[in-house]
Amino acid sequence: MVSASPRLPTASAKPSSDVWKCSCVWHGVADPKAWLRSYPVPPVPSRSRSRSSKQTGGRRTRGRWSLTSCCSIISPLKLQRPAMTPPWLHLTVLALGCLRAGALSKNVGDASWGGLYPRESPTREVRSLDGLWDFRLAPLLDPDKGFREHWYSQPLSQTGAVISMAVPSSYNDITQDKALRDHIGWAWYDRTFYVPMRWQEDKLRVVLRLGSAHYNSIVYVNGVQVAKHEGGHLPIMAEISNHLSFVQENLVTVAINNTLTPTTIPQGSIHFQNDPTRYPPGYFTQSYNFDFTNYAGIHRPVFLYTTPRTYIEDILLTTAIDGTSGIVNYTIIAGSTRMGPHRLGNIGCSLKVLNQARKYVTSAIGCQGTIVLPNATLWWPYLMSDDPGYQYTLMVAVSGASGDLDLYPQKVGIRSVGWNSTTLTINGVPVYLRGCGKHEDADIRGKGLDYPLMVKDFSLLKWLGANSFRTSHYPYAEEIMDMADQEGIMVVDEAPAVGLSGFGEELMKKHMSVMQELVRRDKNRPSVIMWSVGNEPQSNQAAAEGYFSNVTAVTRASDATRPVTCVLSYDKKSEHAASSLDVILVNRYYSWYSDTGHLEVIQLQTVTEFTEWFLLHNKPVMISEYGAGSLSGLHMDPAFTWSEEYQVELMMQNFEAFDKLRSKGFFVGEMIWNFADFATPQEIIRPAFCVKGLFTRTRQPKMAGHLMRYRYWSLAQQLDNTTAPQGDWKFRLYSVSP
Ligand code: BDP
Repeated sequence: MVSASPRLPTASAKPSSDVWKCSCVWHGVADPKAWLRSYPVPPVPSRSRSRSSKQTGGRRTRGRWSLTSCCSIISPLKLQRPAMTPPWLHLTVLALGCLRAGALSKNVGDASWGGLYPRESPTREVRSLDGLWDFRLAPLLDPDKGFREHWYSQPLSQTGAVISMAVPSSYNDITQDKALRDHIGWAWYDRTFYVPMRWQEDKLRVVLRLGSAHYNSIVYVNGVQVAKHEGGHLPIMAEISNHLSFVQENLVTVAINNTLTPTTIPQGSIHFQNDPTRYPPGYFTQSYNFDFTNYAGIHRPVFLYTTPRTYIEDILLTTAIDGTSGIVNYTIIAGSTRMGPHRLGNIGCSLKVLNQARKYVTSAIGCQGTIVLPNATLWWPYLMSDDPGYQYTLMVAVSGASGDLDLYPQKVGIRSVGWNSTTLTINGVPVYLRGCGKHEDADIRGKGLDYPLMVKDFSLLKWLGANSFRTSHYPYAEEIMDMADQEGIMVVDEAPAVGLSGFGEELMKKHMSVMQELVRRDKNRPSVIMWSVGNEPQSNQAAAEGYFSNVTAVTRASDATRPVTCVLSYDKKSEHAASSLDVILVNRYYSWYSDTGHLEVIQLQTVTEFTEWFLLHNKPVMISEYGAGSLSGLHMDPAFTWSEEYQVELMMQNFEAFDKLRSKGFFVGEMIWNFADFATPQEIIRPAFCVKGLFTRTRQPKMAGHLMRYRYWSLAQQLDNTTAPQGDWKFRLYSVSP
């Protein structure tokens, strides 16, 4: 049962920025459990212990810690609807209000940092909250009803009708209900859960983490707001130890708003229709400048996890190669429930390096340092090595003077990424990216993470002989990124900034903070070889120049070890973003969106165009999208638009062009659009789906998939000195040119 009088936000509640400044006392030493004794517990510097005590000047108490007023993280949400406000206006106010609240969220549990991915360790427990949640939409024309009526303060089932909703999943395609599919505004989820009393007895820190929720989210535990987050594709984390009941059922409620505005990333707009002769009262629609469905919901797994009160907050790794040695530079950021994240002070750190067979390799002591691994096994991309995706595990340990010990298994792939004006390298070897643009998209679950689909997609990428993909047009689930690390698939990691225009200050600040959030999430991933700050911005607008110069600078400041790009589409002579990029990625649809039906112009236009990009900017160039729509099963010969024949002939013409470009020495990759057919909004130029896939939406290959397979394996044979899949008769029939 949930408390009848839930603790509601109060005006006197301290903003959590104070969390980092609060007074804390470090006191007492608890006995580490016997099974931890064998672990090399790092020493805690006594000097810093006394300094901390002096600095904080805190009250000494019995036990591990004493707490003086530091952990309230509540900020009231002021979203009261003005009396007489028309519902349409209110919706905008509401959306904007929440976005403002979202901006403030850096002070509310630092929601811009989703935390390390929840992983079990000897000191951490992870529990899934996935499954069936209760769900209700806010009324379209009374969007703030849930806030006004405090739907978060008791189970949703007690304030009205609910349906069951799968988590993770988009909510749109789960039922037969058109209103649910097309909803704009707030949607409410909740579920109950117990936590073991043992967690309280052991004084564990409990964290709630959502892999993502689209777009704008407010999270409550037992009626108390614990996190707000703006942005649909990055994690949301809240420490909830102080909001839990350890004897009764707990309630978690998530309110999600999918409204996009000119200052959200991505952008969108609401159109209000005021002509009473054509539309009913309050009528509005939403539009956006991208062709994939704006699926909404809790899209990724929800976890509860525990840490000790002194814990590993973050781990920063960079790797390099020196002869046959692998170099790992590391920084461990520790946190405590009393002091928040901090690097130094009363914290001891150590690392144990395990190889992929989980055998001990070496260890190190200190919160910052360099580990040298002689004869290291490097991380290589798929088909560039017999053992692609090799990763060591760093068992990171942090201990506090109180006896707390936290362990976190952090993988590391040792590899270097290099680039100059013509070439991209991995471990000093030039690479040619052969891949696909993708989407997180499937029937029924929309953008919800689905393990079978994920494994199928990697299996298909490898079947194709692809070595890379782009996370078009937003950051993908961490589970997908883990698999890319493990399989050796290189990733161009893209921000959710698709089709941007306007380029004002507010948008730019948000964009910068999204880049910081993305880099912080994915910084340690060997698969990530490039950051993309966006796709097809309207970079012909003059303001794009300063805007992209700033956004790319912030990205580089967050991570100088990878090149930064943006996927461009405007004419090279009238666009203003390319000068800020390290590698130039361009989307071109010759003989599809231009010269439709005229496949014969592709080679000339493609070779000319990409050569000019290089000559203009003297940077490596690649094609990040090209392709044609095909309706699976529609055959027309001679080739005709929308037929499978047209799609494959368009690809063949492009391949010829790419080979000419490759011979010029600056062309670093090709990625077709798209890996698989995906859902689009209702419109008249696409038949419910963008059908440019090599595979259907259910992942069956079209002719294009088979053709691409021969292309990519042929390239792998030429460039990576690999052999086509053994025993596959299709490859024996196909003669691959050397
Ligand atoms: C490109 C976009 C991509 C679209 C594609 C298309 O980057 O998201 O799906 O066009 O129209 O411009 O198929």
